[in-house]
Amino acid sequence: MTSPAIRDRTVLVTGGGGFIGSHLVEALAPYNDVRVLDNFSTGSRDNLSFASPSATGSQWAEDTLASTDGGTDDTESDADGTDGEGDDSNGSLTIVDGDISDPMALQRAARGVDLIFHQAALVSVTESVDAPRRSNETNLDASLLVLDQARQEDARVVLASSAAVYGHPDELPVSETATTEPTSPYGIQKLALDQYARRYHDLYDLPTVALRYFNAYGPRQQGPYSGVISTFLEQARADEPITIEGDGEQTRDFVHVSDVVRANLHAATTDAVGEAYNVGTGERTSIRELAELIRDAVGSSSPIVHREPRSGDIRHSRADASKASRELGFETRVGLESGIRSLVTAAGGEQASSSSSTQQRENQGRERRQHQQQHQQERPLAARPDRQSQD
Ligand code: UD2
Repeated sequence: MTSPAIRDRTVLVTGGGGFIGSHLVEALAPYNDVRVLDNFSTGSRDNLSFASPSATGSQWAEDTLASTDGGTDDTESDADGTDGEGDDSNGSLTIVDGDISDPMALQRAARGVDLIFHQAALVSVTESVDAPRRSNETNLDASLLVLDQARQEDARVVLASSAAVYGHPDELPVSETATTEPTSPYGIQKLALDQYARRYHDLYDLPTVALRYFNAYGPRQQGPYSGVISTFLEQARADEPITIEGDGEQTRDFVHVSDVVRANLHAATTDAVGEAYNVGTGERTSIRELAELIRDAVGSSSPIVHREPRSGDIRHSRADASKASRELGFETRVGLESGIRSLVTAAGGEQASSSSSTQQRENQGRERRQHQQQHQQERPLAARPDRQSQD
């Protein structure tokens, strides 16, 4: 099965500097006029470094917005001083440095687009527990601005929802019709957005698709809020203890970012709009198995250790992926073992070629460890049973 071709479109990717967003941009930018709207609070410009004209033949420009006062600076500059001509690709990439909650930045980034991939979010479940209103402002209030802007432009919206909408699933695999009982503000916000998307379709005839991502992983997933795979990889590479939270028998459905990108491309072309779809493999892997898989793939001598389980952690999660298969024609392609092997291989190459990115990873790892320690200190698990740190 091939991925749907998206060509010669004008596309906005909100959060295009982030983990999943930047992979989407990488797939689209050679053949489409792509705008990225990102405030780079958790994403990074490095994630878009593939888009230099020499790499893709694309033209790309930096559109600097003074996002603090909502004013604009009309200066556009070629990222590396060349115009990128002389290649068979015909795409372009414009980066708008701004916030989705800033209507001027959003208007400017969305002007004339016919397709929006809405990936921007505050993705930390833990932070949403600590500051529900703040995460609501981004994940819901600003997302409504994106939906309204899409109405102005008559643009299709494919948006990032989450398996967090289900909370503790009643049965596995979990299908889209399962009970939705989110256990965190993050999950509540994603559920509300997911429902808004469908109502915007019904009420205003806006073509929308909500994609409920399960546990996405892959290159560029880093920083203090990244997932268990990037944490374990980092620990294994450093021959540090691999820290399993709880007994390690909890399971997850890990989906490679290249499959997440393909799901987005299917959603961008389907006639089956006004719907929500699970994006997962339908397979589940225990955290213990994952730790061993990663340790073997890295060839590490890390011990595997256990610590307190996360408060409110979901025990098992596995997607029923049949609706996406049936209605979008989407199937995942990357199995967990090969996905992890490719991460290990890629990291080896990177280490050889870039000491600065190694330094960056180390800094991010340090930041993540500090964050984890801080949260462990801040919330003794037994003392705050009402709090869900992650779902
Ligand atoms: C993921 C998403 C979250 C939401 C949710 C939906 C990530 C980072 N988060 O949360 O945004 O969509 O799925 O259900 O993808 N663990 C360890 N040791 C570690 C880190 C994690 O044992 O060092 C465990 C953790 O306790 C949990 C499992 O690994 O049982 C997965 O944790 P996660 O943070 O990668 O993702 P999850 O499922 O909490």
